[in-house]
Amino acid sequence: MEYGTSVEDSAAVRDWLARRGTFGHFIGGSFTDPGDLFDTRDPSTGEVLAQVSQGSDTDIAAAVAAARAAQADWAALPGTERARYLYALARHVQKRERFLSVLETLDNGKPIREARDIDVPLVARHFYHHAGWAELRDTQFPGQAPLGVCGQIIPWNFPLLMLAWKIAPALAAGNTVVLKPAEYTPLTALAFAEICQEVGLPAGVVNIVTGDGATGAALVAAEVDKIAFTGSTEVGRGIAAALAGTGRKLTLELGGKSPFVVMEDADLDAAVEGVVDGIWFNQGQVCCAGSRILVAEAVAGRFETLMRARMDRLRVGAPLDKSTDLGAIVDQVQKDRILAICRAAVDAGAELVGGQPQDGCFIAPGYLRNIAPANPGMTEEIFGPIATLSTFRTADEAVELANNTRYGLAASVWSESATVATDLASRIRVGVVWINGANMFDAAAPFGGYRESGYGREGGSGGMLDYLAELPVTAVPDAAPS
Ligand code: TXE
Repeated sequence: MEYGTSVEDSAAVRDWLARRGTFGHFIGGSFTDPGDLFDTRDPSTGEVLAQVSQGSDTDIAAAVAAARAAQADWAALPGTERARYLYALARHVQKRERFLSVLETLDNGKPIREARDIDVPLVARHFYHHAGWAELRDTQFPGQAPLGVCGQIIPWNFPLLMLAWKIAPALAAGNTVVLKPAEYTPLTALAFAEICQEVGLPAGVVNIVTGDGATGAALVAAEVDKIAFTGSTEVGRGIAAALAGTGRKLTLELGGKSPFVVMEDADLDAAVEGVVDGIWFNQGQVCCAGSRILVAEAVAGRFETLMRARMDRLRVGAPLDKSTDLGAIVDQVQKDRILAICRAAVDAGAELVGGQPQDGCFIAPGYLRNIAPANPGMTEEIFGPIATLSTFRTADEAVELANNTRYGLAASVWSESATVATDLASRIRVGVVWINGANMFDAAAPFGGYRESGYGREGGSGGMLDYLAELPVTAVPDAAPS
């Protein structure tokens, strides 16, 4: 049985997929005829859900032209008018919450409980929040103007939420967009295109071109004013190189290997629940996953016993089943990648507890123990339901281990002492620190990283600034001083 959704909701999604069958791109307010097609599958069963179009250079050029044609009028609307559209998008996402949750779960493999309770509500919240920013743009950001046309490339781990993180601030600031969803998970973006039509968003303000990395590369090469990318550090590095010298703005939200620090005085039961949220949520396919668990030596034995017992109670299974804790990994390629890093970690001397592959795209939750700092399991982003577990003796050592990474996205700190927790938080070099929590997101809180986790922020006023540019200062020569 589905959670908070019903058999009717699943039937509505099936009906929509059957009716639509094949999808073109969403350009200039309508869907194009389908082009070269590729399959998108339910990773939990391998079933083909739909066929979507592989975007070509020509499709990208058409989408950028549509966005360009729409941009001046969109930017010239009063902030309250742009806000009206953003409020409408938020409301329509809420109206189709059950439909979107089921569709996301089918295309991505995530548990329905997460799609329904976390992903889709956060999408609506993001549009509501940025409707506020649209109203406040001129008063809060005087002397700033939109950038123009923004190219946006998103990953598959939170397909609709990453779309919201990209589109909402861009539109609030007065930009128009061309967005490319990930090839594994294009369907909720296409459903969102229908929502843009339903709310009467002016044609060309949002354009969606589906496809793989080649389509993304075409967007990077196109005449856009900014690229916003969320994905792997490797691809992000290539995009930065491609844009070097073009003067185009770039923000990157890349990988992570976030520390999860449990101090001696932590509430251990709460911290164990934090691990569930930190590394087993979304099968660990989370850029800010608390993947490196560091525990004070004095409580490490007790903590591991509790964590192991909790891990063993987690249910891996059908994503639409309401009792499922971990669903499917998004694709066989990602499953193989996760297993390869785990094998390398074990070959280098670590011990893997749990973490066994199951039939299809499933992997049981697990963790690596007795793991050395240079072990690949410790240094590589696994991006799956496998944490590392190691210990420290002093707070200084905890900070040193936490910072011993090329990434700098997020951290969790667990302590019953506010002084201890805030002291540690201030010494860990990351974009966001959660105290006695993990993976908590809010549209008002800027999210982003340092070092190889990228640059730029999404959410709050910091996120808005990344979609704005200083207006030129007008100097009038020889004007008499007043
Ligand atoms: O990412 P890619 P992949 C990490 C994670 C994961 C690994 C590989 O470790 O295991 O990356 O995942 C588009 N120019 N993250 O291979 O390739 C692609 O089509 C322009 C962390 O799926 O980076 C998709 O839309 N675009 C991450 C998007 O980039 C290109 C989330 C991400 O895919 C492109 C995802 C190119 N040359 C993976 N090549 C996070 N930070 O949350 C691909 N793309």
